[in-house]
Amino acid sequence: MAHDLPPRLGVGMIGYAFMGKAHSHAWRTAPRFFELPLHPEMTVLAGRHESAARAAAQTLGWDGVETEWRRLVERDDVDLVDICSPGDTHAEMAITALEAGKHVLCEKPLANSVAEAELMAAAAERAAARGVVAMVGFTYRRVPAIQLARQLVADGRVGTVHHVRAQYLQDWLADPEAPLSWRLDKQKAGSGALGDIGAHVIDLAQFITGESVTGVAAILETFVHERPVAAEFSGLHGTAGSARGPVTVDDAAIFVGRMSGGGLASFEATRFAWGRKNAIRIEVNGSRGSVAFDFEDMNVLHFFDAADPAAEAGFRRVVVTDPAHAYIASWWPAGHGLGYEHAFTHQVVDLVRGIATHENPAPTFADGLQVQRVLAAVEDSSTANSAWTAVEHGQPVTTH
Ligand code: SOE
Repeated sequence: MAHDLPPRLGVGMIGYAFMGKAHSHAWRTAPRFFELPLHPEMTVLAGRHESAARAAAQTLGWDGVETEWRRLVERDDVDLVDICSPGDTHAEMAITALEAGKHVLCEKPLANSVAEAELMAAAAERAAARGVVAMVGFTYRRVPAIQLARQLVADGRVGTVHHVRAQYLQDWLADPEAPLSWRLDKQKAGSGALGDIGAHVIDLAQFITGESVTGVAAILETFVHERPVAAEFSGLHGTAGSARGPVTVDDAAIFVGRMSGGGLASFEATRFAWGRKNAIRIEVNGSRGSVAFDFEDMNVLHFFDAADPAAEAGFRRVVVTDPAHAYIASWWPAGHGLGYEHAFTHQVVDLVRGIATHENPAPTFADGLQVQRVLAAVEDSSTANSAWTAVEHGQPVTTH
């Protein structure tokens, strides 16, 4: 007997690049591994160029195509709009969708400015009164090892948080000849490494500790100020065919922060760390112990319990693949490991369940607004008038 499907949830996705590919995988996979109260239907993909959008829809498993995102939002067979397009489009798309009564999943960072994020959060609040759900895609929260880190802190096993040390290290722009993309254009991306990957570690620091960043002191740097204009971006700066264009965002951000519980935080976000591909490194040191995570070893969490009689043995290496760990029971037996794509599936699972129970899953647009406020504080702090104290120019150390 055919298995009766739960009520449908018509999904429309805007954009089909890297995030669109990852989200499509999640929409396809979630109902096949998790019991869902609604059945996501991959109804329509929106892309500006019809032939490319049709090819993407075919490859990624979407039933139909629209070349105007507004038509996707207006369709009666679309209940949820999944925004996977550059940051300068998020506010208009999300607000339009929410006001049309559609649930929204919006990629990170929420917006390109606090002003936009405030409008989005307000629209989400109004829509929530009508049972509409809005979520922002900080997917790394849904890595089982990150869930365990948060649980250990929440259970008091780390104690009072004294330090948060958070880095996001990549190297895909360390080659000065790597071509321009929308992520290097301030008008489209809002900022560079800061908003693109710094947003993730700000969210993770707040998620794991349950605290918020209350103040920062920052440095932003752009190492390479112009790059080749790749063929597909030849019109990026209105100079079709020109050999090179300007980089208008930061290449790296370093900042210290104060956590709401009084602890100190240090953050680093760079796409110039040769050899580091997607190294999200988070360590929390508390009065009773520490947790440490590296996404390049994403199935493992290191835990140091100062109260453990065997504490001299150092950190315990927890392989977070036991069915008792978050999400794992729906996947494989212990020790088989998950990958980058699984957190996107977990995001879909929690979103669909939240829609069915009328509970807005985190991270909400209000959570996204908080991250946006930290990003803005970092940018403000990094300006020339920030409280930067030069070190007295003592004699250079000579080494023989
Ligand atoms: C590029 O830096 C990027 O694709 C980010 O935009 C994603 O958010 C991150 O998860 C992987 O790297």
